[in-house]
Amino acid sequence: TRKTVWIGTNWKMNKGPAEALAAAEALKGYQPPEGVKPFIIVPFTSLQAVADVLKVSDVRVGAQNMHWEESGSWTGEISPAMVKECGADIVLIGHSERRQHFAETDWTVSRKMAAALRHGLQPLLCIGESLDEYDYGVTAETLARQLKIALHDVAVKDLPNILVAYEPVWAIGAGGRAADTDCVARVHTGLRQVLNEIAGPEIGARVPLLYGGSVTQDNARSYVEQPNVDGVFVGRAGWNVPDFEKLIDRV
Ligand code: G2H
Repeated sequence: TRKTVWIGTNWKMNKGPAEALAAAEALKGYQPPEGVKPFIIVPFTSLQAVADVLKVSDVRVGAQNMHWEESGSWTGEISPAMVKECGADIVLIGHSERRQHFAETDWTVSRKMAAALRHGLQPLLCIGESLDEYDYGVTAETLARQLKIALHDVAVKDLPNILVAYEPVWAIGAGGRAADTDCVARVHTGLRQVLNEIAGPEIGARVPLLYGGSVTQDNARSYVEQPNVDGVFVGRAGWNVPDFEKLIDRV
């Protein structure tokens, strides 16, 4: 049987409530191929409306970020319970755009991972090396550090409930170029080893590892075919609903 394949799209700072609702209505009846688990990661202001529409669908819904504390004087932040109450299943933690532009660190990412699991949310942890780190040949060390700190306060038994996306910073967004499939396969094999070290091979094998960064309809399948690649995380190529469905159908 075919492995389970996670395919998600990160809407980033796109789609206010009206546009998001229309997209959710369009996605509601979508039936993914067997073994594929689609998800969308939506802006906070559209979260509740989208989650309501997709509650009885095959498409899971997630938030793009959250704070790690329960409540309090944190102006502009959203708590784990608020995300959960809106109906989200998933929460993105540590996307490189958050680390780069909003000063997120391995430490805040680590706090958020533990908080998400405490609240019954499935954290989607993003890790990835910068272009400098790639050029200096410290990709493996950088990813191992990010992963170990992020998972430091996560119980081993909870690891099968998380998702990890490898998103090399140089591969993301309009200025990026998609990583070679053999480079992704090599990196994912290294990540699997780190997970096995942390959790033992039985549980380590059960953590889905997704690739993200300039994934398109044309290249998505080539990643999913690699060993230790359990899905793809898509930005731009999934913002339009028919394109997202076509991408999934082509994997
Ligand atoms: C990486 C990815 C989705 P894109 O950020 O998280 O975006 O596919 O547009 O490079």
